[in-house]
Amino acid sequence: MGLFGKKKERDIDTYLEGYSKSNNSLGSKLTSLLGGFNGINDELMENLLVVLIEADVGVTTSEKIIDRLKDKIQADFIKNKKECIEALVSVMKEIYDEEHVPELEFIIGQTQLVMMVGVNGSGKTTSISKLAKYYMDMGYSVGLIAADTFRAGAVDQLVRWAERLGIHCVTGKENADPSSVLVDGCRYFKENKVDIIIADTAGRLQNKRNLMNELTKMKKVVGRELPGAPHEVWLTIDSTTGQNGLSQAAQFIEATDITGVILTKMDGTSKGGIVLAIKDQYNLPIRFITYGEDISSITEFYLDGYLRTVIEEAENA
Ligand SMILES: Nc1nc2c(ncn2[C@@H]2O[C@H](COP(=O)(O)OP(=O)(O)OP(=O)(O)O)[C@@H](O)[C@H]2O)c(=O)[nH]1
Ligand SMILES: [Mg+2]
Repeated sequence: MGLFGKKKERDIDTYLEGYSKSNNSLGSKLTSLLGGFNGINDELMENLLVVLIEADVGVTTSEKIIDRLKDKIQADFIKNKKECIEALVSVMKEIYDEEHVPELEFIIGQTQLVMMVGVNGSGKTTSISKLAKYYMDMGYSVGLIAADTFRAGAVDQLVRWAERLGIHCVTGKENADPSSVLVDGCRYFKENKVDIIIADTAGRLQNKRNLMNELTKMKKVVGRELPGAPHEVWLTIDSTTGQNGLSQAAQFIEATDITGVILTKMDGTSKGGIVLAIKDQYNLPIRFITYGEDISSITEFYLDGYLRTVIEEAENA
């Protein structure tokens, strides 16, 4: 095994399979809008704006997209539907700006910590088990820390997943200080030379000051145990809660340095446009999307794959 885990082939079919399980209505709405295409005019631009807003792209980001699209149409003398779709895709790419998103890479032989945060029920624990399997399949050793000591049952839920996956889960007593459980976990997995530790945290929405203090403390203690920890702090956002979920998640974004987003429950929404809103409004990359309760319902996010599913139908409309 090399320094990095076996990088999953960025096989477009795998991505498309994942995305097609997310109920993509941005694609189908664009399809029906462009199906009746009769020239580029203000009406088309207005309808396009509505489609974007309905798909959860968010008002600010949608307006930005349409403004840039209009400029592009004028500058490039765009007249037909195909060119218009291409221009829309290129504007969406500009907005997401994937080139400046750092590549996600864990190193084999180093102990790295991922902290999972997010509001109640947004899919932290489920996503952790999916991620554990995902990285184990890539050749990494994985360990879990149940630092959600607040909710009865939270620890058990994670322990059960760990048992199923045949990996270790470090736990603390109910109502134990989450930071002390994190410290125990970091020590244990460092000693046991585990590559990736994923820590579950409590999702309760406290006031921002408490949340900030708790997250700050967690980051401080893990930084003392492992150099550079936490290496990633991922925020789960329930895509079915749309812009509302995004504003709740914003509390976490303000409280700590989030490095990426796991967009969950994409199978239950037709509003995948939230991807663009999150990146544009908070400059956070989407790292994974999840689309089901099954442990393998997770795909690394890949902008081209996402845009391809959005656009493919529309092009053939
Ligand atoms: N359909 C679907 N359901 C999901 C997905 N991810 C999580 N869920 C479900 O959403 C519910 C909440 O998921 P959890 O992983 O327990 O969420 P959590 O953030 O850990 O919640 P708390 O521990 O209460 O803060 C569970 O019933 C999961 O099965 C998904 O991608 N698709
Ligand atoms: Mg949980």
